Amino acid sequence: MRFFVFRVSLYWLAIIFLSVKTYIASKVFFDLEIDSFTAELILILSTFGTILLMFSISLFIKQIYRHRVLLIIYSIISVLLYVNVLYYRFFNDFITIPVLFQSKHITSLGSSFFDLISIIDVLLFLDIILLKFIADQIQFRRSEPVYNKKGRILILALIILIFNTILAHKERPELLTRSFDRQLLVKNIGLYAYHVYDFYLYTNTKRRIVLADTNQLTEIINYDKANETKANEDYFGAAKGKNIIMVALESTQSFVVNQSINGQEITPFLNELIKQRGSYYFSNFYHQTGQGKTSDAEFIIENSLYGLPRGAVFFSNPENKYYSLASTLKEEAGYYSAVFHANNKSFWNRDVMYSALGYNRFYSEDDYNISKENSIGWGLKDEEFFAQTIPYLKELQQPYYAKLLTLTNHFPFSLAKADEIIPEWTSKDGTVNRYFTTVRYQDEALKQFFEQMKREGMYENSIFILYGDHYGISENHNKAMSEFLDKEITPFETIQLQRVPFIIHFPNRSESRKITSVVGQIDVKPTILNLMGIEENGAIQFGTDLFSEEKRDFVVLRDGSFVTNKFVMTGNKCYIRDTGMKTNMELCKPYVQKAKEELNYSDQIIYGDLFRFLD
Ligand code: GP9
Ligand code: MN
Repeated sequence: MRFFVFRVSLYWLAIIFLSVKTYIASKVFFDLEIDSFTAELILILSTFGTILLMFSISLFIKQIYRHRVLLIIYSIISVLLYVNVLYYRFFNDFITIPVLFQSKHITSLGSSFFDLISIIDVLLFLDIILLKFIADQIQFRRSEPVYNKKGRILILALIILIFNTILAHKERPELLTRSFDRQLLVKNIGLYAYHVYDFYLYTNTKRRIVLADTNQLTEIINYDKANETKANEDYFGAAKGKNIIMVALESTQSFVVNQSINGQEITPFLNELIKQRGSYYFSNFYHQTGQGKTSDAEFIIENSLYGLPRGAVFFSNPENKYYSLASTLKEEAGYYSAVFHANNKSFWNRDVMYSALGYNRFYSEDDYNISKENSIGWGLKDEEFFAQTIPYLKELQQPYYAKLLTLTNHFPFSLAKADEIIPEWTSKDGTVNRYFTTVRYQDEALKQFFEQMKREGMYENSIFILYGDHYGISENHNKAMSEFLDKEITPFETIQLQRVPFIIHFPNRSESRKITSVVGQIDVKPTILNLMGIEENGAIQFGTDLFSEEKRDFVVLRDGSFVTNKFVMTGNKCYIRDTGMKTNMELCKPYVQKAKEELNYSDQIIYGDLFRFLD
């Protein structure tokens, strides 16, 4: 039975529905910074144009299957849109194919899943039901005139897309060459065309390994040589033979250090540790991670190479040849190496990647006693994690390099009431409110860990390296952050918020220093090797020893933004570092090329697996 006679065909209805839905979703769920009429027009045209083109497939299908195919395409695209919405809520970024292949990673998001979905998401699927209902009503209609106009529709779609590309290119030159800027891509070519482009990039990456050749290395080796620095004699070998205890502080940013909330310190233990004898605190240390988050931080620190502009190198290139920190320590100084992390061992492809990086042992979820009582959020509570790690540490063959990855201070920052040391903050933003409480908890767990290490007599013979892996509070929370910091979060401030704590603590040194030079995760590997008294013979790396007197103040973030002692460059704007004031772009220009070059060389090494050509 038919209720209505539709004058408009299902084909056009589907296109209009999906275009409107995608457009609204892009505005509501993604932060695309659409700030001009042209930008608005580009988003509308790109969305409509790609949808028109995608649906034209159904025009070439036999009549009896048309509606079914149309509905299938419609549903697939709707799911793709929704997956992006969820992913964006979590990572403030769009999905790429390498990330999509991380099915285990996506399923492990389980505990965050319910915090990510929202009741209004239902609206993103109502249209499918409506469309299906309409399709059922008109399924007997004989022929719809639109199908006789295939050619014209295709041409229309192409004209719209070409016009869109011209406009987009005017708005944003270099758009398709700067693939690391996903937000700009989606803003200018639309979400769906972005995914096609991403697919192209992915296949290209696979191809690159095959095509790479040893000649590419020569240029990189020369670049690397020119950047070598001399080790500082006062520190070279300063921790020779010591056990290395590295602790990754999940999602911990520097803005919590030496800060209080309602008169209560957020990180009293870190604040205290920083002042202690033997502590070196780097107050302008930046994380340089991309989509690979925790794993990128690990990768950068292990190799002094950058992570990739898209996806996680842990996933895309675990088969490459690397000269990692773990393997260098093993070969040059007989160190045993182990990672401790109470999560699923395949998360971030760790089980595979750790062997590639030369670790002897990975203590994962299977090695810990995990119960409902001792877990929260993503898994084992930090206090329990440290307590259960100590006996394993005790058994390790010495000297060892042990890396401990914490977990409790991870989005959505959940904590049992009984574990709260300071109450949640009181802004309108629950994520930010909870963050302070979980950071405070992590700090306490760390304190207990140090105390236990001392009690067990394992403290004196060790050197401690603590680092924040990446941001915990994304730009989605600028409002609450600006309330907390009592200043506007400009793009300049956003870069400054990418600072994470970095502390090296020597139990046996007498000085304590706060080092303010501009440095980053890329510098950790060369620093540790020098502290261990290991000469790096010709290893290609992009960081330099933090203690070297020749150390340059320069740090490149994964999106191409950079910081020097005088300037900060981000979003193609140059700022004066001291004041945060915008200044003439010319002043930043000399570093732009260098930043690009570094990222590009590092990418070449990884994409081409170039280290396989080294002896
Ligand atoms: C998961 C933990 C968190 O094992 O490392 O990963 P993240 O989401 O922070 O990259
Ligand atoms: Mn992390």
